[in-house]
Amino acid sequence: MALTLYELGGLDDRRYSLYSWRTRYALAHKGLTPEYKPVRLSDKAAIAFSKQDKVPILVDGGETIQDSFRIALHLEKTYPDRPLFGGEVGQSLSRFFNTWVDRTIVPRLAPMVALDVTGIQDEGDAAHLRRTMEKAFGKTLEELGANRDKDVVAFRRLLDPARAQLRSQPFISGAQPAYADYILFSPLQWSRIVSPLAVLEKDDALAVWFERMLDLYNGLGRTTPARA
Ligand SMILES: N[C@@H](CCC(=O)N[C@@H](CS)C(=O)NCC(=O)O)C(=O)O
Repeated sequence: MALTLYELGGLDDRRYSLYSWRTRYALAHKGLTPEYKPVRLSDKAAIAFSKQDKVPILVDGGETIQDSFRIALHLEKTYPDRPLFGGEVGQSLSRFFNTWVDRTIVPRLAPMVALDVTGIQDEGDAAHLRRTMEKAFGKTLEELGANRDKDVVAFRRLLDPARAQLRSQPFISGAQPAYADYILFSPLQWSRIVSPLAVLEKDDALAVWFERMLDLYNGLGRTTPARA
């Protein structure tokens, strides 16, 4: 079946959509290769067919699915080989992990790097991002990132449960990577692409895991370069 993944494209064709990286890895995990369609953040006409305004969007034959977790569920059901979750319990715990990352990790990371994102966007997209972020956080992008040297230290502590997991196994999901790894990977990959901020210290076990994640699937994570 023909698969098309709509995701954000920035200047120099940087694929910087945070949630789309989860879907990219989920597809690679299943051995599926979609056609990638970059869209601008502010170009809602390009994704109007999906009847909502966010990416990633996966079109699989005649079906249109949006929201990265729903896409993962669709892939698991439609392409059951090479499981993403490891059964019902794994699926349920992955949903919990998805919520933890989206409600605890992403909102603490986004303010630190939001201003940097505008540097890889055209004027229209940068204005859109500024407007939506400043409304959501009630501060200017400049104010949000003003204390990031201190904020990043507290942010690293937030990741302790993931760090603990890696003491006894190479991946969050166990001996092999699975969807939980892709969930946590995605905000860190987003940060790597949009910002020069060193979110992880070099000797952090999570930094070692992150490099391992970048190497997966023939270096899929490295196909978009790090922000210099
Ligand atoms: N819960 C959704 C979140 C999707 C989302 O927020 N996507 C961002 C890009 S990474 C977006 O499209 N934002 C549109 C906008 O800000 O106008 C998912 O997991 O896919």
